[in-house]
Amino acid sequence: MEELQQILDQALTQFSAINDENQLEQAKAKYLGKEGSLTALLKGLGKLSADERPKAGASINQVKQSIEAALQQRRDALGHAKMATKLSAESLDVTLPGRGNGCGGLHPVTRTLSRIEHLFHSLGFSTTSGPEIEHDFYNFTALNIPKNHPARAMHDTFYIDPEHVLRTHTSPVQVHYMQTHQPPLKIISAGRVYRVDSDATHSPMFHQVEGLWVDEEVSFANLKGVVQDFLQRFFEQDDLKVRFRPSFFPFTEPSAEMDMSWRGGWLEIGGCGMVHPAVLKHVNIDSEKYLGFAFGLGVERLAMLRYGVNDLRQFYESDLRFLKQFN
Ligand code: 2U9
Repeated sequence: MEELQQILDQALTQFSAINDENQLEQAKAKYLGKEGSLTALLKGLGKLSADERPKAGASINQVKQSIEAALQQRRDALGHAKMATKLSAESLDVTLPGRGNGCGGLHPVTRTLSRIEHLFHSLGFSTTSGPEIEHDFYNFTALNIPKNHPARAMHDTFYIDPEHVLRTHTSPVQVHYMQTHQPPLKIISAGRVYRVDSDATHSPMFHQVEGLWVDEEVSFANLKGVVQDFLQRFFEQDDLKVRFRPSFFPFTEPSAEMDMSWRGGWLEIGGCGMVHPAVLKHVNIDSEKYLGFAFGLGVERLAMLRYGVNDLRQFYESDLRFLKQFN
């Protein structure tokens, strides 16, 4: 009985000093394992007399249960301590504000297009649109650029097949419109156009806005007024000046390139002219009765000047650090 008490005391002292789960299981073997001290006592029961045996057996079992209970208690204590350390290391502050979903915004080119359309609407122009893949007739022939004409070289064209192209300007939209509507016509068309060209100031895809006004009495003076009013309001600059330099386009006659005053100098901003009679003939509009003017502006160019962007390619790189500035 004395030995039993000693074993129990020793086990309890040892268990309470252990801080490691593996060591605890090893210590258990010392008492309850095959070679354990308590197991040895149980094996020795056979040597006792028949009337001593039950009492001794019961005592050994009692100590065995006490040791097992102490083991379990220590296991639980070590487990809880381990969990507590883990939890404090992985602390989570549930009061921190969430990250939110972020908010998208319109692309600067889209915003510029909306602004352009809004300004022309207020001058009485309607918006029209058309396909980006065009038949050769609408992109070239109807605009007085016949097959094998050197003017086709002005447009480095993406061909879909020998008859179809990615439109090199938005002018084919006006050709479709003139085929289906009678003058007076007062429209703008804005959208994507494509040319085989790519560097800091040229992208193979870019946007144009073109205006067309066809009626019995429209003049170059009206053209100058419309363009100047548009540019002054677009750039919010009442003293902005516009200058017209003689130029050539197959679809207008006379033709001019337009410059606007910018930081003490002049900056080319687009082209324009009176619609060539040959263009009106292609869409069966009486060129004796009607005449019109047309102009074209590059949308990215306008956006770059308004927002102070110096590399056109930034519009197409989808870099959020760039795009977020316009939200
Ligand atoms: C029809 C008849 C005539 C539209 C015109 C220009 C001159 C022009 C450029 C501006 C900058 C293209 O984006 S850009 O590189 N455009 O110089 N555009 S006259 O003339 C038309 C359009 C439609 C039926």
